[in-house]
Amino acid sequence: MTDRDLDETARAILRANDRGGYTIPTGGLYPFQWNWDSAFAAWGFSTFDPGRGWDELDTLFAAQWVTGMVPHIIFHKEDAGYFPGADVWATGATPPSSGISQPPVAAILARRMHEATGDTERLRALYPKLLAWHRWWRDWRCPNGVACVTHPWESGRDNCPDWDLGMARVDTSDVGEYTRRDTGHVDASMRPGKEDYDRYIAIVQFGRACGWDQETILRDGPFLMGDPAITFILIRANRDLAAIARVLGEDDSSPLRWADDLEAALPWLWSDALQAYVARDVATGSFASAISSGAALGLLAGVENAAMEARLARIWDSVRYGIPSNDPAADSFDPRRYWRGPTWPVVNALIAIGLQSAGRVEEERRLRRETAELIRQGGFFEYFDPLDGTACGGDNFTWTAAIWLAWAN
Ligand code: 9YW
Repeated sequence: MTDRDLDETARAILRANDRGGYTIPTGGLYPFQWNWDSAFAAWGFSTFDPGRGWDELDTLFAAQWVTGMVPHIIFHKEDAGYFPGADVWATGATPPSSGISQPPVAAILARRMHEATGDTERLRALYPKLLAWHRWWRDWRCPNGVACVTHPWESGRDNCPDWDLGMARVDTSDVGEYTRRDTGHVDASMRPGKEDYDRYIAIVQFGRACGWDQETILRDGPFLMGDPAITFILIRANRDLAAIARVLGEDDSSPLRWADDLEAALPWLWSDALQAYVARDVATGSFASAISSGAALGLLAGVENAAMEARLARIWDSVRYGIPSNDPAADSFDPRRYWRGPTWPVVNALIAIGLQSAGRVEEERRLRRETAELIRQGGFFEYFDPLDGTACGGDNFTWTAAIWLAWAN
């Protein structure tokens, strides 16, 4: 297949996963609208159908809560093929949605879409919603200044070792019986384990029991960890939102201040032992034990740190393809198990935006080449083994097709 054939296939995947104004990540495994997947889908669509790209963001933000939160899953239509569905979350939201959020990449990608398509009116309609979402992050997810997550799913990097410490403290004694659906769609050895799933469900049950009251979740919830990836993403997203504000003739001071506050709080995530920004448990102050791809998003936020970059370079050089989600030298490294080692084209695309902004032309080119190689060899899979390039997880994956069109190709 030539790259032009792959372009065609990528466009066909986006079209096939389109459910009418929103795109599912992949048929079977993920049959609803996911938050950051949709932002990437919008970016992909914008390369050949800009109107459809903006529509994707519109349907996502149509599910925004009055609090400003934009949910991580929107259950537009019922589908028994996924667990936990809307009945388990029981948020009472319309349209039905989960009760947590996901990495706020929408402003970063909306800015790029606008730069490419010049569709200022679509951007203008979105702007107050983006601002309200970023304000929600500031108000409800930055108790220590940096961005925290109340559930590993909120990080978008579900079973990453970043969360092991916080997850170990989640009590699963009252979880009860349930049937997973994910392992019926893809190989169980590539998915999070049962102990992880019990904890994921226990955290959801806590949120449901308190009616998704954010004060209770922050104060008494079973899980709260500082996330370097979302902190870096949010710094960049706030700066991009400020740039959007200027394009629209709006006041840019709030997002600029939020970005500066996040940056000022970054030392809280610095691990002297690992010489990197890493995840940290709010309750105990303990740091994660390995460097994840979260640290590689530093340049996205304009954070340059020579010691951390030396560590990251060593990690990158120890694999063949892309940035691994976990350090191959760590005991927790598992090259095919979801976020415990594999490389994710979508994260590589975000890291590349950081490399571009920092003028690291050669590294950006290398990351693009390695990511494109994975897709050429393996197809549009969800993620890949960074050592031998084996394609893993779901096939015909929306965000892999999207980043092929918008970046890797
Ligand atoms: C789950 C849809 C989502 C992504 C997440 C990824 C996974 C859902 O799939 O989470 O049930 O585990 O971790 O980042 O948005 O692609």
